[in-house]
Amino acid sequence: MTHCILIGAPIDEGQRVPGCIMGPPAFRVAGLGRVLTSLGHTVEDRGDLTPAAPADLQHDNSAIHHLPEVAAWTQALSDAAQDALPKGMPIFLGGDHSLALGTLSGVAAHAAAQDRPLFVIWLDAHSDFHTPQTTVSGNLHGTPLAYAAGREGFDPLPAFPAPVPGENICLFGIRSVDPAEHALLQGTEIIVNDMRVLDERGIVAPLQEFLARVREANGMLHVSLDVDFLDPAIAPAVGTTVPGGATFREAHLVCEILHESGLVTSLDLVELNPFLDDRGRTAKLMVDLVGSMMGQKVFDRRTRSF
Ligand code: 6HN
Ligand code: MN
Ligand code: MN
Ligand code: MN
Repeated sequence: MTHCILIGAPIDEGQRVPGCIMGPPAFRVAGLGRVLTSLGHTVEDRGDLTPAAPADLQHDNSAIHHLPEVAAWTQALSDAAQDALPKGMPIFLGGDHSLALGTLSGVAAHAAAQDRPLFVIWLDAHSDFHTPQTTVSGNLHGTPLAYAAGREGFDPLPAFPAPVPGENICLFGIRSVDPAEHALLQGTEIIVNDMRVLDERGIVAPLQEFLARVREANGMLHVSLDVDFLDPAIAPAVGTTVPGGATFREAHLVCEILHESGLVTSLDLVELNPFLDDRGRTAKLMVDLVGSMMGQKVFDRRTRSF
């Protein structure tokens, strides 16, 4: 059983659609703690983080907005991740995806201190592989994976601690990549399982291939789950919907396989915008997916019981 540490991060400055700030309470109302407890896990809810006052930071790219706020969140989240990891499995309740600038920093620093390699699986419609120099929207939620991969151009954010090697990163479910991201990704070893690959091969083989590598390396595994990984028909509560996403069963199967692997060490739940939801159905689906990732199943294959 796992000691789950819930950490709320109501950050919405990494994008422009109001509502992500309501994410952490929506996950709680949808029963995240209850589901984890019912599966036999212990749950410690640390409440919501409060970042320090933003410093006066500038960037040459005038499209960028809220850099000082995002930098303050990055520090707070990195500290929170490093504090939680020795005690259990942190589950970060977003908040937009810029929170991963901080969670990945903290997880990478922890993994380096443990002398273990870090692996990252990015369940998302987007590659989030802009740098602050290349972003056109200026929305920093489109940048965390490039930061973790050690791309340049993130000043004045601190240099990423222990950048994650490309071959340890798996993009899963992507279907919207900007030209500058495409160019940057081409120079890396990142494993790109876009929707075309998943349509052709299904989700099982590509996922198991990646997990086998994590297992072999005795790696830590950070899962970053963006609501827009899911098809908008089942998960409308996100500001950046892209058609053609994971179905209900594909998403659950990914989570069930992640659970069976026993490899997941930290988790981001990001981009939930409850203001765009339909009677809480997206929040409830996300919580149900966490349930699958933490051992919920209809039929126990080992004991052959329901
Ligand atoms: N996300 N590539 C687009 C941009 O604005 O840079 C979309 C980014 C979406 C980020 O969904 O976490
Ligand atoms: Mn603001
Ligand atoms: Mn994302
Ligand atoms: Mn996305």
